[in-house]
Amino acid sequence: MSDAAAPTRFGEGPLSRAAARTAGDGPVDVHSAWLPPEAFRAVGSRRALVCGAGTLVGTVRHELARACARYGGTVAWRSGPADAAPEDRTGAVDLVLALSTAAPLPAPAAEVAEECRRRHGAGALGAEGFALARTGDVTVVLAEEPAGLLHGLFHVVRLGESAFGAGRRPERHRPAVRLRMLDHWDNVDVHPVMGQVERGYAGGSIFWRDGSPRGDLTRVRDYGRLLAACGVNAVSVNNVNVHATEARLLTDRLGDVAAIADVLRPYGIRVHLSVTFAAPVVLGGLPTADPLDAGVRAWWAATTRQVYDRVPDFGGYVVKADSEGQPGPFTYGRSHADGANLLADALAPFWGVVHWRAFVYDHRQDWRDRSTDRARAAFDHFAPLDGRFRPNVVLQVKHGPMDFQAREPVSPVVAAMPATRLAVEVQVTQEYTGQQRHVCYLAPWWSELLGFAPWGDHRTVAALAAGEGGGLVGVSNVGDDPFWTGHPLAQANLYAFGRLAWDPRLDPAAVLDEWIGLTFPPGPAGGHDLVRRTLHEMMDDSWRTYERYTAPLGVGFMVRPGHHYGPDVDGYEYTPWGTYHFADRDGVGVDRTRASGTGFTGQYPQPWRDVYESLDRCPDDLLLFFHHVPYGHVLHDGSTVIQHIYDTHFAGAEEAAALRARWDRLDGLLDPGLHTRVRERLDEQVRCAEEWRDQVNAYFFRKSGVPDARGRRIP
Ligand code: GCW
Repeated sequence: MSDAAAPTRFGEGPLSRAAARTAGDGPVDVHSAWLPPEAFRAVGSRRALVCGAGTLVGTVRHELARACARYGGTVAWRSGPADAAPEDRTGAVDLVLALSTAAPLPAPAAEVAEECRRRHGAGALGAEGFALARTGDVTVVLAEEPAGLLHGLFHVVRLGESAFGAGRRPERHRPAVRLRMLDHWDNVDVHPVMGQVERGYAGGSIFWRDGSPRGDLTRVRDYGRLLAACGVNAVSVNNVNVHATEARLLTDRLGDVAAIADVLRPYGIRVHLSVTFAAPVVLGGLPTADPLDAGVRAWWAATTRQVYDRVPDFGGYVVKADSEGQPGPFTYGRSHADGANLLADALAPFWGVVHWRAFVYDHRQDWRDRSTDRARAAFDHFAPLDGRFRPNVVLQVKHGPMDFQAREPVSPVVAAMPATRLAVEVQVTQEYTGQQRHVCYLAPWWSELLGFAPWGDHRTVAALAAGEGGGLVGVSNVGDDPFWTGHPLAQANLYAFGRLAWDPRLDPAAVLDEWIGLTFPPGPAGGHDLVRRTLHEMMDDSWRTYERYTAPLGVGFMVRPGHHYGPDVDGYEYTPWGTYHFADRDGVGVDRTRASGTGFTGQYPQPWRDVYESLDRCPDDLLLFFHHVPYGHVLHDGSTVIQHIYDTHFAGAEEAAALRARWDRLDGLLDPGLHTRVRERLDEQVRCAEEWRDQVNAYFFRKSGVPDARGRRIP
């Protein structure tokens, strides 16, 4: 949605010198996020041995060397059999990171390799996995491929001293999901409405500035390092809305993409590119972009070959087609399978993939027409195409049927396409969850939807995304802001996205603690326990707090049109966007039942098609997504809908105020620049939460005429 200017920025206080840590070897004015030097204390004070060769092994050595220079450890390296055994020269070692192919392995690594083979068989670690074990006094990380060694190193960093504790049991780690990708909605040119980064709340782009690539890619390399350390392995470098300049990244500006790929490669991150479906016309001068036209097919094949000539490990294309004004196969009377397969065929010789987005709906619908339901659109378009996509097409499905709301059911598309590779897309950037002005830790939300079981059995959304060649994709929340994400606490969302993509079963609260532990090491001012406890208390439930003071019971979209910040209950009610709540004097909500509504509930398999259909069984937090109910409708907790609206909005705004009070306890214990930045944003969150409370409560009081049972003031 793109019809109004972004709100003005505020509170961009400079990062104080004290917080200005070196990120990588990078600029000193960038916050080090979850990789401050202190995170490397445990590995940096050990005697390490690295066995193996190649770019990523070089990165492991480089990381260790830097840590050891700071904390007094040593790093030896053995690239292959020809080298003398370095432990002979350096004496004993505490940490061995070895590729299983780097024979002959030093004794502790050989022992772990043997044990691993015995227990799990050959090839048990895969392209990115690793084993971690203690043998005697040595901690061993073993991997079959260099990327696994790098992930293993960062695992040891996360563990800190405990990686070296006696009695640690052997572990084997492999990512559950193969494609763990961040999509940047970054524009090369500053877009007149959307700016440098569409839905970006953290300053400019780390890749592009005012129509050009940023000359200095230090920041991009530091970003790659942060991503590798949380498990992400792919990045798409431009907006899915591909405008004129951005289209050319595929051809005459390909060098800009290659430069980014060069910088991210040492961290095991592949680069993908958003392309326009009209590229053969707008770049190639062809009269058509018809996917079945031979000339068009030849153009994509030749163009893609040139991409791989420049970027041999290029990941593939991301495409938003026939969506919100972007060109697509419908123009030529072709299907989305025809469109996606065209690009898939061009990419197949190079093992590339096309991420084809399922976000296709009518954004020019008539609000008077009650039969059209935007929630149905992705399923209606794509489910009939199951089985018709090439094996290297990944259908990228937004997690919900609408659009990244703070509460939505899981998209029924994920259960409807067993013969199609799927990637589930979540929004790390907080377009609808407070725009990085509000504290809103999203991992509990993602965890909930990844754990959703469409058939009520073991097949969760996470299992579907983890299926053969599937993926988890997040829209990045990063910009050129000194804290990376505008709101310093929003870094946790980026970190948690990577961790959950690696292992969706992780407990979001534990991931939060991990992030806090790495990002806020004990500082000179002390009070470390208070810092950790307070951050946890503030963030753990912050998504639900946000939900409480915004749109109730899953109804969604009560935001100001265009920029989507702050409340406007009727903002989208009479627009063409398909995002309505249908509140009147008697009730509120969207009837999506088969019995009397749009029939959307019928897109789910059992048990959910009946659970959502039933007014009694539908979970309260999605009630208004599926049903239009009177204000007096009684929820499962005994409260009425109208009283629930009042209660949650009063409570949510109070909780926002409590966040600020908690944060104030940390004054003097944290870097002043960081503390001030968060404090400014909390002021705004408190103000905005009150605005939400008052507008939503007043709106429903005026519609319904039902007073608050507790007699609180409603303006
Ligand atoms: O939610 C909408 C956003 C658009 C975005 C679109 C999409 C990139 O408001 O800004 O466009 O989703 O996901 O394609």
